[in-house]
Amino acid sequence: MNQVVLTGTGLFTPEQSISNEELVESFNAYVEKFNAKNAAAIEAGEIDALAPSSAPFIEKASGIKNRFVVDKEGILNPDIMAPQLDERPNDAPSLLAEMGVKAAQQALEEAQIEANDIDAVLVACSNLQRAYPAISIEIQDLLGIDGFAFDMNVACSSATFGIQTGYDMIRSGSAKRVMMLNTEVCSGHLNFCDRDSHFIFGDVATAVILEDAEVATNQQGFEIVDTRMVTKFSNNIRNNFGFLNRTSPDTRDDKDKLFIQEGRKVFREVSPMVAQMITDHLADNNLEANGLRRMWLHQANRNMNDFIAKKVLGHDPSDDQQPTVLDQYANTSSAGSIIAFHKFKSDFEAGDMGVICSFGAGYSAGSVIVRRAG
Ligand code: CO8
Repeated sequence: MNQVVLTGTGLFTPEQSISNEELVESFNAYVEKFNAKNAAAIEAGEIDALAPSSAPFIEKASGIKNRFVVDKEGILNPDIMAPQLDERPNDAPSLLAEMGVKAAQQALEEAQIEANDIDAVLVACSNLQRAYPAISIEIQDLLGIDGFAFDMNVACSSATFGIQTGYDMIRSGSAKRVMMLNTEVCSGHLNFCDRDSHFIFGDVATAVILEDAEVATNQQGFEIVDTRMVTKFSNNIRNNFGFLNRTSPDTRDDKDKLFIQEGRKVFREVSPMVAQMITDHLADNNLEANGLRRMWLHQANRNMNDFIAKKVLGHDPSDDQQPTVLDQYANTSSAGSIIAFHKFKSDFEAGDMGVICSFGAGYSAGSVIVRRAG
């Protein structure tokens, strides 16, 4: 089997951002308008009044302080409460492809290779903006890459499942170099009128380059030691948006056509599942948790990550052992663990080990053990 190294990462961050305070101000203006407009029905007990949101609650419950978005104005307008993005003509790059290309260029630079050195492009994410043609094939075309490309969706776990897919292709010899991208416009699938979830997500794109160690130029990359994936069906995180919606016009615009979740249940059920997966993955590779320098965890909830890291390490994690980007980026679905890895990997020395781990809807969870080369 060929040895696989991760030789570059890239991050595209949208220019616009929304603080908790800004988000809550617009949400509460929406709530006031809604309650005023429906005062009679609320008074008659026909519908429930909406409750206001709170910035201190959001930070305490999730660790989120801010999120980057592709359109701030539409989201913050209490009469719209959604990003407003003009549909682009078919001969212009799509939004996801444009974001992906920017992250890809940075990753190629770190890997010290050209786009046309890549054999395969994978877009692995939660929020694909169209059915077909694949966003990955569009990115392949924009970057001038030969070979092949395909999209895959395993919700928030897409990045680690994407790394495993690229790793398997390189090990078996079907590709020498794979580009794996996580392009997420989560704001497009987020119900900004829902108090329980309006604060959770942000927009971003990340990219990872995987190479056969024999052809890699960047000798300071990260060897992929081993990968693991776990899935277990659950309805606790769900989005029923899809092409069959038009066949049921009465329910086409219902709230379940956007992100919905039972957050508490997700927290309770997924956290132990992820901690167990990492613990078993390390044990099966004859590795001790105290040999890990860092865990780059999926960025959904700060308390959840502290729980997982404590279970794996046996003690409270320091910020150095379990860095967070949630405060600035919020939950960016598949991209979260890769943003953390991208921002907190440069201090690794040869031989240092860490785990990239993502988890989410499905349920799904993936773990990638890496060791700094060089
Ligand atoms: N402001 C003020 N109070 C609030 C708010 C708010 N915004 N929201 C809820 N409350 C209140 C509730 O009403 C409740 O009040 P009471 O106790 O009186 O009933 C109280 O606060 C506590 O509510 P919760 O129990 O809901 O709060 P939690 O402490 O559980 O925190 C979280 C909520 C932050 C959502 C938490 O449960 C969580 O993060 N869970 C984990 C979720 C998770 O990891 N999900 C992953 C999903 S992502 C994924 O897989 C990819 C999906 C695809 C991306 C889609 C893009 C859109």
